[in-house]
Amino acid sequence: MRFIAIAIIFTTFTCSAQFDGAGGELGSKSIDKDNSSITAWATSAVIQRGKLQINQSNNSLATLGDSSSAIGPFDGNVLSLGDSGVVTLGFDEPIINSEGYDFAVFENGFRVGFSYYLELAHVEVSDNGTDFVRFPSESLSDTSYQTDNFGYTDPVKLKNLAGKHQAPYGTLFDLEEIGLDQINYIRIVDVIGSINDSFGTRDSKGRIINDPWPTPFASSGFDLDAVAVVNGAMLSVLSQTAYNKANPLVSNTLRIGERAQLKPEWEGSELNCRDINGRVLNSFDSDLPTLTATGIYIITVKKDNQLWVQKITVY
Ligand SMILES: [Ca+2]
Ligand SMILES: [Ca+2]
Ligand SMILES: [Ca+2]
Repeated sequence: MRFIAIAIIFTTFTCSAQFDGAGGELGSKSIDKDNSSITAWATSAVIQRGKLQINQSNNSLATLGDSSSAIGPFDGNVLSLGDSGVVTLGFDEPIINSEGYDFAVFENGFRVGFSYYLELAHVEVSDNGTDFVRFPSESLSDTSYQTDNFGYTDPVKLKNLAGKHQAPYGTLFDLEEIGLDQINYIRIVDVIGSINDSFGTRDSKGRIINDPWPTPFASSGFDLDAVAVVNGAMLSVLSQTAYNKANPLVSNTLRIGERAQLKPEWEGSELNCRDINGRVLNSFDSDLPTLTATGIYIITVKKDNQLWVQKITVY
C-alpha cells in the first residue's frame, strides 16, 4: 500500500514537471515577430551545414536557404541546418545582459489543431567568437518511440531549446541565466532528434532529445528564420500588461455617466483609458473621464511601475 502511494506521488510529480507553453500563450517565454521591444536583428551568418541524415553514408547536406535567410527581420525565409548543422550569427552591436530577456530565436515550427510540429536546436553564446557557452536545455519528451517526420512535440516539455515556440513566435533567452554580461555571437546547433543512443543529441541533464527524424530533405533539421535582440525591460512591462490578471476596478460594467472606481487597495494608482479602437481618452491622469457612450473600454492601471489592464463595458 505504501509502495502504491509513493508510486502515485512519483507519477504525479513526473507528469506535472513541465515548462512554459506554446508561442503566444499566457506565460509563454516567447515573443511575436512584431513586438515593439525588438531592437535589432542578426547582421551576419556563418554556416556549417549538416547532413540530410546523420547515419547515412551519403554525404549530401541540407540546402534550403543561405546566410541571407538567417539575417534581418523574421520574413518566412529560412536557413535549414541539416542534422547537427551549425550557424553562427553576428550583430552590429554587442548584446548586453540587461533586465529580463536579451534575445530571441525564430524557427518555422507550426501548429496543427492542438499539436505542434517543432524542430529544435541548442543555443550557445560567445563574447570572443571562440569560447561558447550553451544554454542549459531540457527535454522531457517521451523517448520510447521516435518522433517521425510527421510527428508532433509538446512545447511544455522543452526548456532553453530554440524552435520550442512555433512561428511567428521567437524563443526568448536571458544572458543572466548563464552569467555573461555581454556577447557578440550566437551559435545555433541543430538537435539531431534521433533517439538512437549512438548519435542522438542530449539535453543538459543527459536525456536524449526526441524531435522529428529522419528529415532527409533539402530542409533537413532546424530551420532558422531570424535572431532578434530584445529590450527585456520593455518586454517585461508589455508582458505584465498582458499577464497581470488582477482587476483593480470595483466593477467591469458601468452605466453611462457613472465613473469607474478603484478598489481601496489601488487608491493612488495612475489610470489610463482607451476605447475599443485604442483611442486614448485620458493618459495616466488620476481620474477617469466620465464615459458618455456605450461600448467596451480598456482601463490600464499603473502602480509601483507595474501595469494592470481591465476591460469594462459601458451600457
Ligand atoms: Ca538579461
Ligand atoms: Ca526542417
Ligand atoms: Ca529569415
